[in-house]
Amino acid sequence: MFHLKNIRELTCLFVTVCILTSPSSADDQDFMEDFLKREYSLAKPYRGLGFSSSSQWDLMGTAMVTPDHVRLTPDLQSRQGAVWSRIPLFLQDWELKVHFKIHGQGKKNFNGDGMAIWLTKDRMQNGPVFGNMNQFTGLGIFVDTYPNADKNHDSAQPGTQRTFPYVSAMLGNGTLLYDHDSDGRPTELGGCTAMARNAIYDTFLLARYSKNRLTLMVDVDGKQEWKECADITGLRLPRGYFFGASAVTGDLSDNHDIISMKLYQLTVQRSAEEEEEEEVTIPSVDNVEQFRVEIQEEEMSGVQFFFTLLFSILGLGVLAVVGLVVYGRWKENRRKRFY
Ligand SMILES: [Ca+2]
Repeated sequence: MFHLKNIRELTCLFVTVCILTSPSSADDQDFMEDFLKREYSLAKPYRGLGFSSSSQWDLMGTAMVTPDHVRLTPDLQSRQGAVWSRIPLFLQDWELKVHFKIHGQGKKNFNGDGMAIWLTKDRMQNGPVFGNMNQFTGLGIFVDTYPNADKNHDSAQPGTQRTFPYVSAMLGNGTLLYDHDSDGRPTELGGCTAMARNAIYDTFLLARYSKNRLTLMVDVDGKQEWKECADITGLRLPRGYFFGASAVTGDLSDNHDIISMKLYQLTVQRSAEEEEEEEVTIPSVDNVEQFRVEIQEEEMSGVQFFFTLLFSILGLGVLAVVGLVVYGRWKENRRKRFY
């Protein structure tokens, strides 16, 4: 602990010196520096990936490694593949840059289903959410390439049609369900259209998490600049979760390739107040109705606690009365013996 505190003090000093000596611009005031963390990153050459004990990643399902990419699914029906980090993430502030490629023979809207980037409590699970379990705990970022909701004219509201591929973020608390038929709209925290399929340019996705704020950005049109996709504040993610990427094909298919996933540690200034902020154990988003369930549960347990206390007091009262009666009888018997 003492050692840790020293490191923290030194970091603070270093940051302070940096602020004093560097000309700061308004944009990067918060982010002093970023460091590539190789242990959390997946990049070429993918030496030993998936089979070597020294590799930090595991492969699952149809996922396979080629010299150029990790192919999660081929352009064939009913495939499911994933790649999962073996090391839990304990960094507080980070940025994940994903270089990916989705391509296939199918014409637009005759391809699917998409891929997802994960930071979750569980890893290496099979399931219906882009090749991962449903009711997951943690963060899911989806690149959904097939419009399920718009396909069913009943479920699509007029005027709410979207252009796909659609990138979106969802936070799972272990009970929330991702609904495939509505493309996850009820649980979506933010998102955007990103024409990332069969793109002639390299396509990238960026997720930045710092001070309970998740920023999602995309770069899919070859301009080498990030376009904001979603900005979610008050998002609380516990530490110790695993990065992963997964993809799934059904009746329709695509090649879903990961070229790299690079994780950068962000050095961020924090006020003393922010330093002392309590760590969460279950993911949550402030002011989002779906995450109030828990608070209601807490209220319920408050009511339960009240009744438990009430019945305990009543129980003790009954015991006391019984005790008094027994004592009275005993005293009476003793008096009878003396006379
Ligand atoms: Ca979909």
